[in-house]
Amino acid sequence: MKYFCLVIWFMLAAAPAWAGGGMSAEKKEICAKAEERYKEVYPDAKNDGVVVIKTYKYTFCPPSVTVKAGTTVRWVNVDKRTSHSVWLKQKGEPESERFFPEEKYEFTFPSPGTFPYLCGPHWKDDDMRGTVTVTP
Ligand SMILES: [Cu+2]
Repeated sequence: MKYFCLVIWFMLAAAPAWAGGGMSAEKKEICAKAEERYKEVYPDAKNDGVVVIKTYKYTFCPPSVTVKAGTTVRWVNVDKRTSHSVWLKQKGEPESERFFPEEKYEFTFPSPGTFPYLCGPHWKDDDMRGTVTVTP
C-alpha cells in the first residue's frame, strides 16, 4: 500500500511536465529512439539545409523547432507501422496526405511567425502536436 501511494504521488508530481510545454522523460526517450531509427533507415542522410523532424510513436521529434524564413521542414516517418500527417490547421493549410514509414512530407515556411501543427489522426487521442517557429 505504501508503495502504491508513492507511485501515485510520483505520477501527480510528474503530471505538470506532461501538461506543460517541456518534454517529458517519456517523450525524450521516444525521440532518442527516433534519432537512432533515422540513422538506421537513412545512414547516408546528408545535411542539405532542410530541417528534419521525425515522427515516431505518436510524437514529433523534436516537438518544436526554430528555423529561418524560407527554410524547408521535412517530416520523416521512422515508425514501423503507423502513418502520420502534418496539419498546419491554424495557418489555414489543408492537412497533408498520410505519410507511411520511410515516407516524408515537406513544407517551406516563407515568412516569420509561430506555427503550431497537428497530426491529423493522432492529435486528439495521443496529443501528437508540434510547433515551428520561423524567424526573419
Ligand atoms: Cu501521427
